[in-house]
Amino acid sequence: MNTSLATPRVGVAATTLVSFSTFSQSSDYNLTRGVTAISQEVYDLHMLIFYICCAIALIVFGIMFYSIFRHRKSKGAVAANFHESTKVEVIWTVIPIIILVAMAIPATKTLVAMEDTSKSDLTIKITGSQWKWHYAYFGEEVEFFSLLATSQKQIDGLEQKGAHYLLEVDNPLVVPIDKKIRFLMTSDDVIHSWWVPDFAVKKDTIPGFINEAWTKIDEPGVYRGQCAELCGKAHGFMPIVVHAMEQDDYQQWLTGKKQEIAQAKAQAAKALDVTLSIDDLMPVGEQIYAARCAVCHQANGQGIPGAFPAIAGSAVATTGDINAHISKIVDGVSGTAMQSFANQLTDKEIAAVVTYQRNAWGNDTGDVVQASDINAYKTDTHKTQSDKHSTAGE
Ligand code: HEC
Ligand SMILES: [Cu+2]
Repeated sequence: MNTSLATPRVGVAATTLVSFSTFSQSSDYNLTRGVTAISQEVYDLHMLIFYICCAIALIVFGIMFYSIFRHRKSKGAVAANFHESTKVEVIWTVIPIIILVAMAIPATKTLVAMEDTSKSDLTIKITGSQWKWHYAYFGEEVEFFSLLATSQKQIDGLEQKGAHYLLEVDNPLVVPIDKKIRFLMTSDDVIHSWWVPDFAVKKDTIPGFINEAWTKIDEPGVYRGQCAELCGKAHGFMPIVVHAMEQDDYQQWLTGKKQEIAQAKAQAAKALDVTLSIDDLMPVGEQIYAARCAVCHQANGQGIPGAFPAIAGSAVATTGDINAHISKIVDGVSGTAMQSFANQLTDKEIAAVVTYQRNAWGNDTGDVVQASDINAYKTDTHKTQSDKHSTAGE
C-alpha cells in the first residue's frame, strides 16, 4: 500500500481499489477463471460487461447528482420546460443501442463457441437421477454411478465436517486433459443440471431430451461442482467430482476400471451359487440401505408420510409374496420416485437389502433372500414379458 497517501479516507478508497483488482484475480465473491479456454473467455466477458456497467453507472449517476446539486432550488434555479426534443430522444436511443450491440458481439461469439461440440475426442453420457449421476464412456464399455460420499454422521452434525463436505463422491468422473470432451446430458426422472464452475459448463439434464456441452481442460486436478436445478429433497446431496489427468494416467485408470467392472461381473455370477446366512446378509443390506434407500425411506424405515412409504411394518416387506417386494426394487414403480435398481445394484446387493428390509425395525419375518432368487425373478419376469409380446403378435 502507498503510505504517502495524505488522509485516512483516501487510504480507504485506495485499499478498496487495490482489493478490487486483486478481487478479479481470485475471489470467493467473483466468478472463477476456471481451467479451460472457454471458462477464461466467460470470465473476461463477465468482467468486460461488469466494467461497462460500472462506467455507465458512474456517468449517469454523476450527471444526475451534479445536476441536482448544481441546479438546486435554494440557488434560485428555474426548471427548463421543453417537450419532444427530437435531438435528445435520438441520442438516448442511439447510444444504448450502440452499447448493447457492442456487448452482444463478444457474448454471441463465446456462446457459439460453447455450443460447438464438433470434432470431439471423447464422448461421455451424463444421466442425472434422484439423487446421483451416471457416467457412460462411449465406445469403452465403462459406465458407473457417482454418489455422495459424505457420511450421514457429518450431515447430522455428529461428526466434524470434512474439507469437501457435500462435495465428495464415491466414483468421480475421470477425464484426460487437453482433449475435447463432449458431454451428452439427460435425466431419468426430473430436471437436474450438471454444473462445474471451473469448466464454465452448466447444462440442464432433461428427461427425454439430450443436451450437449463440451470442455477441454488445461490443467490436471480435481474439480468439484453440484446439481444446479432444484430437483427434490436431496438436491443438495448430488455433487459432481471430476478428476482431470494426463493422457497416460487416464488410460491407466480406464484399463483399471474395465478390470474392476469385469471382476464385479464375475463376482456377481459367482454369488448366484452361494447361499448366505441371514447374519451375512443383514450387515450388507444395512449398508446398502443406508447408502441408497435411507435418503427417501429414512434410516429408521419410517419413510416420510405423503412422500415416501414406511418400510417398517409395510405389507410389502412383511407378508407372504416376496416377489412383490423384490419387484419394487428390481422394476421400480413407474411414475414415482421409486426407481429400478436392477442396473444399480448387483443381485447379491438386492438380495441383501430385501433381506434387511424384511428383518429390520421389527419386520422380523425371518425371510432370507439369496442372489439366486433375484436372478430367478429377473429371468422369470423377462420370460413373461417376452411371452406376452409373442402372444400379442399372434
Ligand atoms: C428417490 C426416493 C426413493 C429411493 C432412493 C428409494 N425408494 Fe423405495 N419407494 C419410493 C417411493 C416414492 C415409493 C412408493 C411407490 C408407490 O407409489 O408405490 C417406494 C416404495 C418402496 C417399496 C414398497 C413399499 C410399500 O409398502 O409399498 C419398497 C419395498 C421400497 N420402496 C424399497 C426400496 C429400496 C430397497 C430402496 C433402496 C435400494 C429404495 N426403496 C429406494 C422412493 C424411493
Ligand atoms: Cu439434481
